[in-house]
Amino acid sequence: MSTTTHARQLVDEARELFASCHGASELENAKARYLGKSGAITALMKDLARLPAEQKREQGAEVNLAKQAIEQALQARRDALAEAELRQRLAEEAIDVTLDGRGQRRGGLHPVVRSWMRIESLFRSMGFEVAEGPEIEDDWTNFTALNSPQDHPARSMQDTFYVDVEDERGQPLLLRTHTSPMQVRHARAHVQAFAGSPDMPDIRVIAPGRTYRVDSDATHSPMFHQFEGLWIGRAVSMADLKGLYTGFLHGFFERDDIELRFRPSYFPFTEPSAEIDMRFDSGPLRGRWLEISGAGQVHPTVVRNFGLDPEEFMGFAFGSGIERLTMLRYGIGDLRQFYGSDLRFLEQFNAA
Ligand code: 2U9
Repeated sequence: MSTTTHARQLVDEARELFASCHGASELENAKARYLGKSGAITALMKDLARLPAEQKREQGAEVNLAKQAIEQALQARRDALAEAELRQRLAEEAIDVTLDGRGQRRGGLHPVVRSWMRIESLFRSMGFEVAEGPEIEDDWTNFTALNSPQDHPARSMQDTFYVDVEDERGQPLLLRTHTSPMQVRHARAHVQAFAGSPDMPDIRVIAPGRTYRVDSDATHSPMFHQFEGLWIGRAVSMADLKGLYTGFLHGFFERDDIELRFRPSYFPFTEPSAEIDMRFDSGPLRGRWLEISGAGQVHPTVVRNFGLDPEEFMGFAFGSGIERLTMLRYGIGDLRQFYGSDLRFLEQFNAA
């Protein structure tokens, strides 16, 4: 058979084969039979080399024509397959605009988040900054900087969630057990920013957020929310704390008939330390002392960890549970309601 006849036959054969292909990979395999390294057209090209110059030119032209025809047929089939696939997808993804809609429900804010926002806005209005920080902390910032001794129960596996990753001191990271580390970070950054300048403004910050403890029963959740406050300056006293916290409670509960009392207590990071109780003068809780916060004068060791001289700088810190405050504000009886995702409960806090 002459090269020319053979080349033309190959074109017919290729067209037929391409037409019978129904997928991209099948088509690429078919292409290889003609145009691939050991394809039929490639073989014809190689054979040309052995021919005398005259024949090489004539038959070469024929083989080239055949090659172009096969490439054209291939491209045409590729286009046809792509088009068919697109049509099929469009048909499958067609939207029936006459169907009923799924309906939409208005979302809302969780009651704890509502309290969190109220707390931030009240303290901002009293000149406080709001700190942020990581929920996975290092041991130094969560415990050591806060004067928590090495053998303190909070540092045990039973009380704290540890992470299987170590910090650069070789200590395992942990889920922060309180929001205090945010204040440690904020205070250190504040001191550094003013680097010993005599005009350093007071540190006045609150730190709200999620905290984690190995504790789960009717009145404890392994994740709960706290907010802590810190005010450090040259002449800040516990009397300022009482005024500040009273102002906060009036704003938070939107009432003025609230009385406060301080009871002696102990925390490693404050000395002296106190529990703050409050009492409403009316309503269903009237006359009952309710424990709502811990507080105290910041321990000299903690002040030193900020990079400040405790002989010159002092102040107070306090901490409250946001769930607890939220329960008192709305009269919620069971902590577990907050974490049940029951819309009948949650929707009550989102009335228009
Ligand atoms: C720094 C120094 C001191 C924060 C404080 C408390 C007392 C306290 C608890 C109340 C209920 C946490 O949510 S709770 O379980 N907190 O009693 N917290 S003083 O003291 C600090 C914080 C940061 C740098």
